[in-house]
Amino acid sequence: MSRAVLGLGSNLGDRLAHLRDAVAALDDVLVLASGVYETPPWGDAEQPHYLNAVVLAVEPGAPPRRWLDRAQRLETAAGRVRDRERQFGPRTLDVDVIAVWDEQDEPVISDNPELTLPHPRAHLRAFVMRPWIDLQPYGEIPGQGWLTDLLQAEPARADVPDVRARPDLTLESR
Ligand code: PH2
Ligand code: MG
Ligand code: MG
Repeated sequence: MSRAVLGLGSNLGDRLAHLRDAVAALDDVLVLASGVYETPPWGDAEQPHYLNAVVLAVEPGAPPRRWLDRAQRLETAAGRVRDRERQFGPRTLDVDVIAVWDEQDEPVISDNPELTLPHPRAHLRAFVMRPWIDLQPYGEIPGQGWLTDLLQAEPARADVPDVRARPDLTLESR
C-alpha cells in the first residue's frame, strides 16, 4: 500500500467548495480528512486568508509520481491559474504532496525538484502540521521529527495560535 499525506489550501473564490470538491474527487483513496482551519497567508502577505486541511490517502501500488499527478489534476479542475512571479501567491486550490510511504512501509525521501519528499517546508508550517496532528497524533515528518515536537518548536510554534479551527466547516459528507 502506498500512503500519502496531502495538504489542501484555498484562498480564492469559494474556498470551502474548492476543498470539498478535492476531497470528493479523492473518494476512491481517501482514508480521513482533517478539520478545516482558517490561516493567515504565509510567505506573501498581500492576499486573503486561506482555508487549509490535510488528508490521509492510500492506494495499492501507487508510485509517488501518481500522487503528484493526481494533485495537479485537482488543481487544474479548480481552475488554478499559475503566476510564475508569485511562488506563494493566492490560488483557488493548492494540493501539496506532503509525505509518502511506499509498499515496504518506508518513507519516500527524494530531492527531485518536481516532487521533493517530504515537502521541504512542511516542518515549518503550522497550517500543515496542525491539521495533520488531528489525524495522526503520533505522526512524523520523515527526516524532520514528530509533529508534536515540530509544532512546539519555532517557527511553527509562533503560528499555531493563528491557525484557527473552523468547526462550522466540514469536508466529508460520509
Ligand atoms: N500556501 C502557499 C503560500 N502561503 N499560506 C497559508 N496560510 N496556507 C497555504 O496553504 C499557503 C500559504 C503556497 O502553497
Ligand atoms: Mg502549498
Ligand atoms: Mg503547491
